Amino acid sequence: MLKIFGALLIFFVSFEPIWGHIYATELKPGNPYNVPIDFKPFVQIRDGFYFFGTEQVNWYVAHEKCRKMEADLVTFETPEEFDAISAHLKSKGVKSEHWTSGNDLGKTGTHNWFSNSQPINIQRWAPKQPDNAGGKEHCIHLGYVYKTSTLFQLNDRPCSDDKNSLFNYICEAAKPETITIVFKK
Ligand SMILES: [Ca+2]
Ligand SMILES: [Ca+2]
Repeated sequence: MLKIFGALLIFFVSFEPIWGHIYATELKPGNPYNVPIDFKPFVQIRDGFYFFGTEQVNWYVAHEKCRKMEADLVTFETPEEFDAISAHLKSKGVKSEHWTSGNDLGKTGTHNWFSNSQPINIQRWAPKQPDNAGGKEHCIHLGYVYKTSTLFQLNDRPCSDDKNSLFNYICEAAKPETITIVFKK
């Protein structure tokens, strides 16, 4: 179970005082009574859980920061997930660059998500990207890539050793495991 989401929900079926009564307990998977859960510092967007790191760091440091939270740099399995994150950033007035888990460090030209090794299939690249400019762009961020850009798109940039490639980052946590303990009279 993720430490960060070590949520243990206790739900009382009866609102009578518990003391003085004999109660049976029942364990239920998940959160069948929709007890509010605080996932801070992660925020839930659709069915994903994300942390938006505001420091400007290289890709490796961003990866480490996510791992320290028992999460990974974000992976966009679907265009809908990308669009939801873009909409979230837009709603906050954020236009800055953010690292994703995408890279072609294993094999130049083969872009995979680092967290699950799956190829990047979503069509959200900025025009003419990824271009591996200067032969040193191997890590993928989202941002307003060009001065004329009007939406978030993907682009490859140097993973490190580039003062113009220090970006914010997005961590994505696995779905929380929750268990509900129900006290019944
Ligand atoms: Ca994802
Ligand atoms: Ca590029």
